[in-house]
Order: sequence, then C-alpha cells, then structure tokens
Amino acid sequence: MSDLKVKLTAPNGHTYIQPTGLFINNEWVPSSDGKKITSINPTNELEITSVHAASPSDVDKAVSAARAALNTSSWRDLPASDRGKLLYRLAELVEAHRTTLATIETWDNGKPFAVARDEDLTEVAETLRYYAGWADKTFGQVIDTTPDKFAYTVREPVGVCGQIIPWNYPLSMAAWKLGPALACGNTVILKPAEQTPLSILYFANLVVEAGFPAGVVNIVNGLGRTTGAAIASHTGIDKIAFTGSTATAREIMKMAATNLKNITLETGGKSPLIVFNDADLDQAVEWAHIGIMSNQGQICTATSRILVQDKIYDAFLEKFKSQVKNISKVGDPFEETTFQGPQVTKSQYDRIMSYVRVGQSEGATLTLGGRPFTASSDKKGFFIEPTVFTDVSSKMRIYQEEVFGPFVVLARFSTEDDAVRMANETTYGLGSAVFTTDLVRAHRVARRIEAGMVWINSSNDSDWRIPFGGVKGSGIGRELGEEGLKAYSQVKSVHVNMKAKL
Ligand code: TXE
Repeated sequence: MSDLKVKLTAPNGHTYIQPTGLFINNEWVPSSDGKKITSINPTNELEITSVHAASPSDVDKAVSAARAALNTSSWRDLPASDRGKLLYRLAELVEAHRTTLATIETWDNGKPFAVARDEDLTEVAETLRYYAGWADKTFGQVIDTTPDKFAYTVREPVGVCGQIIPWNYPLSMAAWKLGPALACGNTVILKPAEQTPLSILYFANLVVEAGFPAGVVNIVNGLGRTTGAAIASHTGIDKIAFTGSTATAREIMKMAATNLKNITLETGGKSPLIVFNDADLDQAVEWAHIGIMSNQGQICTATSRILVQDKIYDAFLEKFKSQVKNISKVGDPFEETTFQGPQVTKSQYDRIMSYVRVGQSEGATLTLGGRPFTASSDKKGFFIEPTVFTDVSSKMRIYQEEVFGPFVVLARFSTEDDAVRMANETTYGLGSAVFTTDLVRAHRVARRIEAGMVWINSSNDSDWRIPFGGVKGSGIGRELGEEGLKAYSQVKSVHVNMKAKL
C-alpha cells in the first residue's frame, strides 16, 4: 500500500482503507515538504496513523485547483439542479458508509460511537440533503424602478472558499460548510483540525464517487499556524469560513484583511441556561445535563452557566447532581452505553483540569467531579469526571471563560431582571436557554438575551433548517438554514435601460 493510504483496524474490529494524503484536484498527493501530523487515539493515547500536512506551497496548489474548477464548464455551467443532485448523491454515500465514518470519528475524536453513528452522521447526511434542495432555489429578484428602467439581481458564487474547522464535530462541521458552499456553486479548500484529520479524508473518497468535478472540493490537513494561516492570508481565496476559538478568529480576521475576504466566524460561548421557579423541574434538569455534558462538554453552544431562581435552587441542585451521577457514564466510547468518552487531546484535558484549580482558587465550591477519571487499568486516556461548581459569582473566571469540557457552574438569581443581567454578563453571545411555564415571560426573556440562539424549554437543539451563529465575541454571520446560503453567494445588480434615447 502506498504512503497515501493505509489499511487500519479500529478498536471495534472494523477494517478499512484510510487515505492519508492531501486531497487536491480529486487526487491524493503527498505534502511537498514531507511534513506529517500524527493522530492520537484519546482513549488509550496510542498513535492511530500519520497524515500529510500541507505546506504553503501545497495550499497554493489547492487554490490553483479550486480556481481552475471555478472556471471550468463542468462546474461553472452545471445546471443548479445538477449541483443539487451531486450533493444528494454525496448524502446517500455518507449513509452507505455510516459505520466506517462513525468508527473513524470515534477512534480519532473519542466521542461515543452511538452518538457519532446516530447523531453526527445523520446530521451530516441531512445537512447535505437540505442544501441539495436549495441548489436550484437560490436566485435573484426583478426590481421595477421607472417605466423605462428596471433591474434584476443575480446570485453568484463568492468564488474560492477557505473553510477552517475544529475537532469537536469533524464531519458535521465539514457538512455545515460544504453544503451551502457547493449548493451556491463555489469551490472549496477545507482544512480539518490537526487533532482529528482522519474522517474527512475518508469522506473525500465519497466526493469523487458522487461525481464532483476535480478541484471543486480540496481537503488539506495541517497545523493552524502553517496550513491554516496560509489559507487565511491567501490572496487567491475569496472567502474564509471559520469555526474555532475567539482568539484564532481574531488572527484570521487580520489575515483575511489582505484581500478583504468575505468572512464568517463561529467561535466560542459561555451560554446561560436560566431556570425560573415555575419551570418543570425534571425537564429542566434533564436538558441542563444534556446541554453541558453531551459530546464531553466540547460544544460551542454548551449551556455551561446554569442560573437558577432562589426558591427552587436547592431542589434543582440535588436533582442535577443525581442526574450527572446516574447518566454521565464515562468510559470506552465504543461501548454502546457510554455517555462520555475521553476529551479530544491531552492539551484539552490539561486545560479543563487547570480550570478546576482556577475555580477552587477563586473560592467556588467544587460540588462534583473535578478529577481525572480512570477508565482502564493502565490509567490511559484523557477522561475527566463530570464537574459541577456551585457558589459561583459573575466575577469569577470559571463564570466568564469557555472551559470546553464536562464542566458547569451554577449560580442563583432572585428576579427576572437579575437573570437577564447575569445571562448577558459575558463577552460571548452564542446560545441560551430559558425554562419557564410562563409563555409570556419565555418570549420576553428570549428577546432580552444577547445571543444568536435561544432555546425555550430545551437546550442545544440544533437543526440544519435553523440558522446557527452568535453575537458579540461569538462570531459573525450565520450557518445552516436559508440564512446560511447568504454567506456563500453574492448579489450582482443588472440595471436595464429600455428608453431608446436620453
Ligand atoms: O482552537 P483553534 P483549539 C475553543 C474551545 C477550545 C479552544 C482551543 O474553547 O478549548 O477553542 O481549541 C485552526 N490560522 N473552541 O486550539 O486554535 C486549527 O488548525 C488559521 C471552540 O483547537 O481555534 C483548527 O483547524 N487557522 C470551537 C481551527 O483553527 C488556525 C471549537 C480551530 O482551532 C490558526 C474548537 C491560525 N493562526 C475550539 N490557528 C467551537 N466554536 O465550536 C489555529 N487554526
């Protein structure tokens, strides 16, 4: 087998061929400088395999391929309905390869296999299908002005799009970005996160099988500061879509300024979940648990601050603690009953553990967890006990900063105004949740919260048909839904003068 693919057997016994090269122009190629990145299994800390890492000159090649594809008739002149058919076929192939894709995702990322298979992969296929449907439904308007004149608008692709994605939902993040970009006729250079480079390379084979012309989708692994920076600053790229940390988003904005790239950014959050006295307590507890402990707490919209009204605070805390103890089964992600696998990397694990120390030094009460979890006799793997801090105030770092783990803080409030003030006391503005049985209050509070998304009586409900994104330090622009198309097409106005003479 060449250096560009390798036969692997995952811990669940599933054997498959893993591509390891750079995917440029529908071909597998090695990196020009021979550099590679190694992928580690977070469950046992063993190496899975290494993949090629793109140098700036490899990024140049990917940009040339994407630019050429943008201007070839097999893509440029492809009827929009046929673009939709390609996306639809890709969605079907994802379904057909669901087990392999979910296996790779769990092996590389550590998320429970049942979740990868049933939730992530469903989302990938449905997102691609959803945008397949939009491909021939994005068109302009006719605008009448005077009897002699009118104008029409045309929705054109933005061009070559650089897409930089994180490791918490590798395939879903790819689908969120590829779906609207391809539906609108763009070409793409996608950079997966260096922590989870594998599943998207397997997905690339499906792009070829679906029939996408060469150069339309290019996938280049590599480190953020080299490959990512080469994409963000490349003057041959017209748009950057990024999901990741706010700090990196700031760097990307600066680099994207080189040629005034169109940008969309989805960054972190410290989303509040507010529980009022009149809430259905059991429901609030269940959703609060899902909202922070799912996906090992590695969700940008995780409702990581729980604000509970005075009268029910004690009852809520007791029920929440027992929910965490009973439901958050930590362990081998390939076991069907596991709720929480390992954190994705040692550095994320260390970061979360450091926040445990921060919380303690700030005087908050460590009510549950806060320790490494031992999943196997060799004590390997980046496992953490689900962690709950109480007696937290808004001045504390653990109230303000994104931890990105199974780590939640609880605080109490008295009035609705207090709740809204405390919810908004953050530089972030991504998600938020409100639990109440008072319909009027639910909608009133939803409007007052500074966030891109509000869940009434749920948390972290995400759906490909509904716009997703943040305000304040949580990002710029929206993904998913019809709104998500706006980031990937631009409007040209054509003025028509029908008057024969001036
Ligand atoms: O993120 P980075 P990291 C948050 C979360 C997490 C923290 C750090 O709080 O603990 O960020 O995670 C690429 N130019 N989120 O370090 O660095 C990088 O290669 C261009 C929230 O993993 O932002 C990867 O592909 N690209 C988040 C992507 O950016 C660069 C999900 C994300 O990495 C780059 C992940 C550079 N200079 C982390 N530096 C969410 N919103 O869901 C890095 N990258």
